[in-house]
Amino acid sequence: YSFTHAITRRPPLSVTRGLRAEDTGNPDHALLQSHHADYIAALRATGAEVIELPELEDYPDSLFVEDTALCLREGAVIMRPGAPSRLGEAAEMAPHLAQLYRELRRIEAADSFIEAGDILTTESEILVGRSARTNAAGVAELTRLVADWGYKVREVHTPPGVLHFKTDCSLMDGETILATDRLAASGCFTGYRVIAVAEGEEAGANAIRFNDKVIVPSGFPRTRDRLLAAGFDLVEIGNSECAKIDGGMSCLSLRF
Ligand code: CIR
Repeated sequence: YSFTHAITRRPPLSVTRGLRAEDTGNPDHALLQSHHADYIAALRATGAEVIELPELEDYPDSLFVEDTALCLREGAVIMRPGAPSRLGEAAEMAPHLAQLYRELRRIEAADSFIEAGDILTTESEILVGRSARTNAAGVAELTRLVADWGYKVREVHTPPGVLHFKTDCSLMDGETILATDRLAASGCFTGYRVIAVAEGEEAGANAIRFNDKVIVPSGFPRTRDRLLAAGFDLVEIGNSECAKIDGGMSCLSLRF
């Protein structure tokens, strides 16, 4: 959770056509842009360099750069998104990471699908939730790709009806994970300290620890109070517009 860099991508006007499980109206582009600017300012305020990539109108969900790659210390792995409309976003990200990393690896097999929103990297392992976007072949290919870098991958499950594994959990520090009860109940966090998201505030589970701050979506006061009580230094960012297309704090950046 200590980072010198982040990559973001400007929200395209086409974001109004972003994928969503349930229709609660289209995101308002201007408001989304202002939340996005607040988010970038919060990352920069920790001292990190934030690289802002230009918008890609052909890809309505392309602001959610997290899903396109897994950034590790030794190198980056380009994903193969399981949503057909998002597959091309990974190739758009690769050249940028190639400039920043000595080694770039790729999920390549035609039957492998994996989006990094399903990946939680902790200090001791990489947890990958199988989901509607991430399949067993994708997890197996990632496992092979990072083995010689010394990473252990553990396959877990994203709860049914939840978009990504990290929709429901976030790493807070070396041993602490913020998680919904429905995810923690699967037992996947045994050995970690879990801070439970307050009941009814499940949409507040997607946050990021970024250097000395925890960046959380605003509107989840009971969960916020639990994090404050645990001693974390919070920054709240509006997420009403991204939430309409199932996006949150982790989705909006690649961090390394
Ligand atoms: C999608 O369905 O792919 C986008 N509308 C939301 C992606 C959110 N990304 C993430 O959780 N890492």
